[in-house]
Amino acid sequence: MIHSHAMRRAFHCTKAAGSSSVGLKQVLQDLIPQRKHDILELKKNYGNVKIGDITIGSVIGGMRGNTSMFWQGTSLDAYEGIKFQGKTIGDCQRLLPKSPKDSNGKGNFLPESMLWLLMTGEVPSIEQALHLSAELAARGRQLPDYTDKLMSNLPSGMHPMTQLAIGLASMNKGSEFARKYEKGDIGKNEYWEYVFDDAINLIAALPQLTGKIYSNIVAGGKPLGQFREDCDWSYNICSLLGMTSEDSCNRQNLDGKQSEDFVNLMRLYTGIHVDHEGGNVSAHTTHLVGSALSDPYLSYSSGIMGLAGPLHGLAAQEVVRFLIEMNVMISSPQSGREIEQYLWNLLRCKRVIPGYGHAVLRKADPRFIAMLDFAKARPEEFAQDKNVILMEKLSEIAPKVLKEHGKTKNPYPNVDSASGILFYHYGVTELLFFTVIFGCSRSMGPLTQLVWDRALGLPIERPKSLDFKSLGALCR
Ligand code: HAX
Repeated sequence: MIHSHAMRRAFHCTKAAGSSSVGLKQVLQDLIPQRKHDILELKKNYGNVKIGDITIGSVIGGMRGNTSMFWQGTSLDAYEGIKFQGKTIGDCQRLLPKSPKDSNGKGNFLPESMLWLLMTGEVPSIEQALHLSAELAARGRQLPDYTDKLMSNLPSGMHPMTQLAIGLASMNKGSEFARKYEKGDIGKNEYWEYVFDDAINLIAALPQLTGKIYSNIVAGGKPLGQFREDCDWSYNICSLLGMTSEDSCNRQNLDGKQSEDFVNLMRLYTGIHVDHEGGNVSAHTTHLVGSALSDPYLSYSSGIMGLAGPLHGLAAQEVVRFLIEMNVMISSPQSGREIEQYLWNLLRCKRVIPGYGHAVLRKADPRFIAMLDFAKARPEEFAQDKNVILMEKLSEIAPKVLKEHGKTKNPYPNVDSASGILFYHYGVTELLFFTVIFGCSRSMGPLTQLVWDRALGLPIERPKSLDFKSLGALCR
């Protein structure tokens, strides 16, 4: 039996020691010793406590529900959905600092605030959030030369996710962690500092890298907008896509309100896609590769390869294609009967309904609801958009059909159901590109964990595998 007092001590949830510092690295410096102590205590006193049972079903079934990872930033409940350091999306929207440039204060929180929350467990002050925002902007001014050149010379037509993975992997050339490790002049206790610097540099580089990939796709590599050091991370993504009204490119001729809404959509999207517990493919891959002490660029570029799978992040592009195709085939996006028929035909052909189902969730994904609410709050903008109307109508009909079909454990919309179609509305119509925006956001969760993995000295991952013979022996 576990001694509850000792357990509470071991779990002593550390605050950022009331730190008033505005620098994220300094706050982590104060926090790490206590958490290191906590994890050592856990290992020493409770290392033999068993957690759950592993079944043959889960061993051959994608390790579903096998509790076997330490992950601090986010947790996922089948019914409550995602929590960021214990906070729901609604909590985050209330508590996390927003951009002071937001004209009416109704915009979404800055993803930089979310990054701070994930790293420290604390809601940052506005000064801390803006300090981090400025740090990202200063570090993200330009891509390294070699990455820029490499990206300019990629074959045309290469999938944007492959471009992203290549760009990130190439930045390993400038990895502080890899350089120090190779020189052999860092001890284990210092790993996290260099992993932290690489992680922040990587996140900072994503607006430029994303802009470069988009310009490769739509403009033969010609820049589409400008990087602004006095602006936040999401604004710079939008600006480099040529999607802000101040931009000379302003590709879609967005007016001031639309441009502000698009930036807020980007803040919302990139703020809530940061992480989804540790076991999802992109997060787990990053953590696994990092456990071999591969630097953050190599680790996250591997995670991006996983995000590019159609059962994971690529579903965003599939959903948009699916909605557009269905709208061509049905007489109205409001026609429930035709939508139902369309879905049944799809299921009879053994295809999946993209944007529905989830390995863990058993209700509509709160991130889907947050994106839907974004559209609902702007009826004048979206009232005439057939795809957005269909997206909403589908969320009423598809669960009924999937329930009747009887296979899917979670018949409700997932995260990818709404996001792509909202970007599409504002003019980002290159379907293959959507998952790159997902990749910008997803960097924050797994890279936070990577910093903590090294700070806590977690070892290389090496689960045990079984063959048919060993499984057979267990069945006797
Ligand atoms: N449409 C039709 N059938 C579905 C389905 C869907 N949307 N979702 C699940 N099923 C089927 C499965 O194919 C499986 O069939 P078989 O037994 O014949 O193999 C059965 O229902 C049971 O699957 P499950 O246990 O409910 O789902 P899994 O945990 O195996 O898979 C997936 C979860 C998300 C991969 C799955 O629901 C799916 O393929 N959805 C469509 C693709 C999609 O939207 N992916 C994005 C997921 C969110 C994400 O991670 N984004 O990054």
